[in-house]
Amino acid sequence: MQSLIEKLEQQQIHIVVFGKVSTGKSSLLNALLGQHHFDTSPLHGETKHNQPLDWQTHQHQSIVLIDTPGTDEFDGEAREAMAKQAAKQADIVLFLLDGDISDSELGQLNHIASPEKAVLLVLNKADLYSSDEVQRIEASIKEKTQHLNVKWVVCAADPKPQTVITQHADGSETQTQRHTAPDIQSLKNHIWHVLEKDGKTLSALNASLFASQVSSQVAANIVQLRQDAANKIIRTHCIAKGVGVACNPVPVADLLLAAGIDVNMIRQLSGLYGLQLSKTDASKLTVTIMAQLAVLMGAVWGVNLLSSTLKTLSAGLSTTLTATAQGALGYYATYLVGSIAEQYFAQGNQWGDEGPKALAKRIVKNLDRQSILQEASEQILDLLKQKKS
Ligand SMILES: Nc1nc2c(ncn2[C@@H]2O[C@H](COP(=O)(O)OP(=O)(O)O)[C@@H](O)[C@H]2O)c(=O)[nH]1
Ligand SMILES: [Mg+2]
Repeated sequence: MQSLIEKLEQQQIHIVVFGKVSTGKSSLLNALLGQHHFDTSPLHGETKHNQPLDWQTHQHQSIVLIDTPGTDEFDGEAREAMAKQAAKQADIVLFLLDGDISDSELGQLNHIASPEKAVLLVLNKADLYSSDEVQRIEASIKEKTQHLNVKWVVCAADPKPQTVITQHADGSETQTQRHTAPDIQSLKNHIWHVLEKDGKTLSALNASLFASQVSSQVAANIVQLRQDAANKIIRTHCIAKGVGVACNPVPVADLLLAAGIDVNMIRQLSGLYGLQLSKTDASKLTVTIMAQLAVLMGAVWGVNLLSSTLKTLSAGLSTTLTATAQGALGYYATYLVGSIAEQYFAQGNQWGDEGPKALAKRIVKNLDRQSILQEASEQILDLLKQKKS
């Protein structure tokens, strides 16, 4: 976001090259610059990071050229992600090809192209093809990309030197290499045309598009992180409650009253959702939730639940069994309280239309009691065994 803001403030236009390794991305940028700035190599994978460079200004907008790693490198997943990210944030994407477009390139192009982005298909290394071949490639690419409405140009960023053979009067021959200048004029024309026409709108459009994508992504991440953190808080308090009850058994009916741990949990959960409840308020909320649970669980809370919990335990350790089962119930009670409180906070500290009773009912119904009790029993038994040994 920071780089996006800077880009807008400085009215930058970002031109990004994108494509397979060795299609000539770095060479093309060097040709546009008129100097050798970006490293090039006939070997695979010379460009390892996205590299920006200020090029020139155009109508007060500064144009930045961004080189990217190839999209098809061995072991280059991170590099490919880098390139895709750069293309996403770019105003103009130069999508480089050095032959007919492959299926994977077409897939990437589909991914990048959108009405807001100027994507230009560039067939580089034209010097390696005859004009007939270029026409054939051109026709094929046009057909495969007609649904995308992308423009395209042909160029040679770094044409091979030409071998010139001179025949002398005495019949001898000498060979010399003649440097060939890059052929990028039509590419340049196209870039200027896009900048003249849409430069400012393009960069503003892209920025807002990118920002909205980022902000919904951030929001989704926050929800997920919060849920994970809330779950951790709930589980920690559940196990504390479970072991506490197991070591110091209370009558089943009083389970809901051993509430100190729950109040503490609710305070931590409230902090997570940006509302620091005082101890008194947290106690009040705990009492409200427990009142719902007491009504709901009245029927199952007694002997039935205890005996069904006992059944989840494996044989042995008979003296510990009842204690563990009671601990598991304590664990479960705290789990319910935590889940209900979390939902309450997630709804902006409101019970919602359904009210506390219906909310509690829904959560009790949706949680898998048997598997929570099972897990609780196992954890508590483990801890009790550790304590004994
Ligand atoms: N024949 C020919 N070779 C080129 C052209 N452009 C680049 N190359 C060569 O292709 C190789 C890879 O170029 P490079 O710019 O490093 O590719 P990148 O991996 O896409 O950045 C280098 O040896 C360049 O000299 C071109 O237009 N014609
Ligand atoms: Mg490169």
